[in-house]
Formats: sequence, C-alpha cells, structure tokens
Amino acid sequence: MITAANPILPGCHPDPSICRVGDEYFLVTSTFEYLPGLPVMRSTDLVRWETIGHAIDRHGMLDFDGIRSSGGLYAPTIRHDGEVFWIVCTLVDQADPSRGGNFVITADDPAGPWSDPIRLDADGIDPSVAFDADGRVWMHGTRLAREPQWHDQTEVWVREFSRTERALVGEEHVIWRGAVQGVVWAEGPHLYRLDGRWYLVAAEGGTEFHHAVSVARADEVTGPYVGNRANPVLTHRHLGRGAGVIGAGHADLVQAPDGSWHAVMLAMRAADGHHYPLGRETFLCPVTWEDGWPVFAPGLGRLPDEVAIPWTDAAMEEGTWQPDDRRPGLVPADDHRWTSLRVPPQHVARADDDGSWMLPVRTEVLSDPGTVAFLGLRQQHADVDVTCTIETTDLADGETVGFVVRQSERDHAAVQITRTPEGLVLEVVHRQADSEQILLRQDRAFASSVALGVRARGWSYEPVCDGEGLPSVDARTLDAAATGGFLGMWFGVFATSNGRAPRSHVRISDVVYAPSEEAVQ
Ligand code: 6LW
Repeated sequence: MITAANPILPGCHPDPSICRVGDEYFLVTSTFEYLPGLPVMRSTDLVRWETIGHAIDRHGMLDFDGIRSSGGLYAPTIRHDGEVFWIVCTLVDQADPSRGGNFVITADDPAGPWSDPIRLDADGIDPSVAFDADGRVWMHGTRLAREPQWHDQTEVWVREFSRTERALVGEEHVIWRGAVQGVVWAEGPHLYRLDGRWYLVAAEGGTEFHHAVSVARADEVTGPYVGNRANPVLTHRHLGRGAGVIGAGHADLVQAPDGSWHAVMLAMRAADGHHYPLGRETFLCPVTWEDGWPVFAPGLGRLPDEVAIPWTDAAMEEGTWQPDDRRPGLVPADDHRWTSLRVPPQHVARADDDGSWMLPVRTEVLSDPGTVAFLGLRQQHADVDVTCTIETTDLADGETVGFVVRQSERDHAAVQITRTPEGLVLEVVHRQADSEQILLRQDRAFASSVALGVRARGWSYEPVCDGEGLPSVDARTLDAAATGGFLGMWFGVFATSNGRAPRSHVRISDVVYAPSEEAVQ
C-alpha cells in the first residue's frame, strides 16, 4: 500500500467528472478558453493519471472566437453506457449567451476521436447524463430558476434524451434547488441509479469558499427527491480560512471493481485562506455507504491530505505514483500539456521534430479575445521554474515576443522583448483589470536567442531573462480570487505584431518546467 497526496490533479483541473469501465477510470475536467479542450485522463488506480486525448481537439468542433477568459468549456460529465462513451458539456459565451450552450459528444474510444457536438435544447450549465436499466437516457443540468420566487437561484432539471432523435424529448422535471436554506447555486448535478433508487449528488454554495456537496434520493428519476438530513455531506466552509484547502465541492462518484467508492471533486489550496494561483484542482475523497446514503471522507469530514491506496499494484515502487505532469524537465512540442487560446496549438504554431515550436507572429495582442499566437502550460506547482529559449533574430520592427503568466485577457504579467528601429527593448509589464503598469523598460543587446521565463515561489512570480531576476509580481493580484473568474494560472509564450501586419515567426525551444525539490511530492 502507498499513500498519495491530494490533489490528484494539481493545477487548474476543476469540475472533475469520472467513470469506470472494467478496471480503467476515465476523468475529464473543464478547460474554458484553452484548447485542446476537455483532457481525457486514464487511470487504473485513481491516483496515477495519464492524458490519453482531448474531447475537443479539432479546430472548428466548436467556435471559440471572441470567447473571453472563464468562458468556453465548463463542467463536463463523462459516462459509458455499456457501448460508447458520452461527454456532455457547455460552451459558454458570457458576452453572447445565445452562442454556445449544452452539447453532447460520443466516442468508442475515450482517447478519441469524439463525434461532432450535438446541441441540446436546454439552457444553463453543468449538464450530466445517466442511463436507466431499460436503456433510456436521462439528461440533467442546472440553470437559473424560472419562477420569480426563486429569483437568482438555480434549479436542477431532468429530461429524457432520445437516442434515435438525438434530442431532448418529453416533459422536463425540476428536481432540486439545493439542500440548505439561504444557500444559493445548486449546480454540478450528477444522477446515479443504484439498487433500484436514484441518487442526486449536487454542489451548492457557489464554487468559492462556501462550496459544498449535497445528496438527495428518489424512487423515480424524475423525483420527488428527498435530501439527506446530513446535508451538506461535505464542505470545508465551516473549517474557516485556516483550513489550507477551501471550496471543496462539485463531486462525482465512482465505484471500484472491489465495490468500494470514491468521489472526485474540486477544491483550492489557499495558504492564506483566500488566494489560490493554482486554481481549482482535482481531489480524491473516499466514500462509504451507511443507511442508504453516501458518507464522504468517513470519520474525517474533510478532504484527506493523503489518500491510502490499498489496491495499487504491489510491484509499484514508493514514489512512482506521480503522473507524468509532476516530473520536472523538458516539455517538447509534442507534449500533451500544451494549450493555446481558442484554437488548438497546431493552428497557431508548428511542432518540429526536434521538439521546438515555430510560432508565427500574429496581429492580436494578449488582451484580444481572438486567436493569439500563444502556447501555454498550466501552473501545477506553487514553486516552479519555467524557462524557454526564444530566437529573436527574425523579429521584425514593432513586433514583440515574450513569456507571460496569464490569468485572462485583462490580467497577466509578461517579460517581453520588442524590436524597435533603435534595437531591442526588454520590458516587464503587469496588466491588471486592463490597466498596464511597466515595471521595467530597458534597451538591451541580446545574442540571437534569449532565455525568458519565471521563477514562481508561492505568491511571487519573478520574471527571468537570461538567468537574471527582474521585478516580480504578486500572485495575489493575478489569481481568480483577485480578478474573478474560474481559472488557475497559465505560463506561456506569445508573439505579436501589436496590431500591425505580422512579418516574422519565432522559434521556441528548450522549454523546461521544473518544480523545485520541495514541490515534488
Ligand atoms: C461550473 C460550475 C462551477 O460550471 O464553476 O464549480 C463553473 N462550480 O459548476 C465553471 O467551472
């Protein structure tokens, strides 16, 4: 037996959903405006995960153009109906809610390819799907309540999905508005058919500090649902800001082949009880059943810091459970961690055989909600050094290349180099809520290439240029607690002609993501 540290998926991996087929588990998380979207991860022990594909990986499957940060792909659900895999999810465009909406995709192989999306005629977010004993399909999700007395509250709906018509059919049923009086936002619902009953697991309290998990059950899928008297069955809100881990909620249940149960859910590691640059991460929680109800973290009542894994392969050595993502080192261009904004990386850059990227400069700047020449990686460790080598020789006059710590279009910090008629200029720029502060501006002579990156240490992001530390930026000005939104931080390279016609491209090589020793569990 070994123990593994929570979170099982560090960095921005919110709204986890899980299913098991045979002895394999499959898990998906939200990816918002980053593509490829919805990583599909596989595990045989719930702790070591490998990314086997992405559900939204083809340019044009969905239209992300103009979608701002914290819009895009929200809370997916993954299930297997005995024959094929299903993912239901929502594309959110906050500026134009008529665009996007709930959709379903299917695949024989969870690694892909996934089908083109079919739109569901249901508003709201957080769709999920459950299968009846007779093969009927029940979609459910959450949306703003329609009746005026529930103003500003959400409600969970259930409606049948016809496999032949590939559409929602029949009557809609509103089954749940949350367990705890005065607490808002019932969301992230999942229905399970178990021992002749239907169970509902839903989040409430909002995805921040007051987040919680509640459970209800019914004899029929359409209700009436009766809440567990122990609701909320898991929350960290009563632990206060000193709990270290806050915002636990949005759970999905899974049963192991041996009959034991677990849940995955999101929570945030917030050292000061407020800020969490790594975003909402995926945690594992043991579950038992008592008197027909699931008990989350039995005997403990909070997410465990460590999870015992009695079922792991005896031959596995201590310390080898970490998923690949935790290993420090080179991140070649074909690494599955690379993401771009609103288009897949291959749409803005070319991965070369030597592991480097060729990134054509684009007109768009980082604050544009369009297709930006950007290649990024999640921040998965509080203490990590990230660097890359950028060739600047081809950079044309007025063009900028840089390394950015990104929360959104509005909030980011970059170390960047711009070519001017007089030569190259090095800058550190901190953009906060659309106002820009220049922390450093210097004329510099560089060799043909330059190493740019960041030294992240807790709250400190220190930009680095050719090994030299530059004025740092406080993570507490950039994380979602400071800026709003749903995301953890991303590190990336970008290249822009600052609105003019782009003329060049830059080569990016030797990208190294190196968690500091203490950060590697
Ligand atoms: C998600 C909702 C939420 O759709 O945040 O955890 C939204 N709560 O359920 C985006 O991740």
